[in-house]
Amino acid sequence: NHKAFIFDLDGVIVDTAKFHFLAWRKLANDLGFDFTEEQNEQLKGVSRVESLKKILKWGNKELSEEEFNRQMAIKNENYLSYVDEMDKSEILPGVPKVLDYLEEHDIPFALGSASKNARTILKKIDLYKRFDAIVDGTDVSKAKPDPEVFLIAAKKLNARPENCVVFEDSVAGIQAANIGEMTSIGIGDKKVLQEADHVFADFTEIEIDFIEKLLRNKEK
Ligand code: G16
Ligand code: MG
Repeated sequence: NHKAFIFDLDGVIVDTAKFHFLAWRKLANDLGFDFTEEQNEQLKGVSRVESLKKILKWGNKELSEEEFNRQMAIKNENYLSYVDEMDKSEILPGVPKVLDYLEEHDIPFALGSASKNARTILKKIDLYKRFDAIVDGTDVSKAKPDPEVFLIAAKKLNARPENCVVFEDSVAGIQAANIGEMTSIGIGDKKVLQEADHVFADFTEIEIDFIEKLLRNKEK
């Protein structure tokens, strides 16, 4: 009946969104069009396949299945060239303080990400071994807002969903946490993440007091 914490990766622990943007934008440019940083917001938390579908729609392009897969592979290779340069200085401010606290108090925590590159990234930033469970894009069949990724994480942590707290930067991820009956903490803009139970601009705004309050809460 214990509490457990689940962290999204991109936009919560690291800002890999900027690398996804560069890599997707290069793909679009190579196909003869462009898209904006605002449009890029809509790609947050969205799987690789769904992202490319959206981008092609923006550029009014259609690709054969073979070419679609080829473009996806090129994008990923390009994205990984940025990931390859990452180290622990990329961990977003305020995150280590919370992870340290959870470890000191024996509170289990997991990763719940849509990315198929999550394990690679966690290794690069030296956090791989600290998570009690890792659930990523290679473990799920249904994308956020489906709660599958978080429900699997809860199970791996041996925690009831109602006792789980989820940190998420995407609308789809907040919805997934809510549908899963977990406590949802939005990281980002209050106006965008209005469905979340609590919202903070970033982890530096989260005080240990708040974490302790979450731990005392019986249920959501
Ligand atoms: C991340 C990003 C998305 C990305 C997705 C899939 O999710 O937010 O922009 O499209 O993973 O990534 P990959 O191409 O590496 O499999 P999350 O859930 O960590 O925010
Ligand atoms: Mg995210």
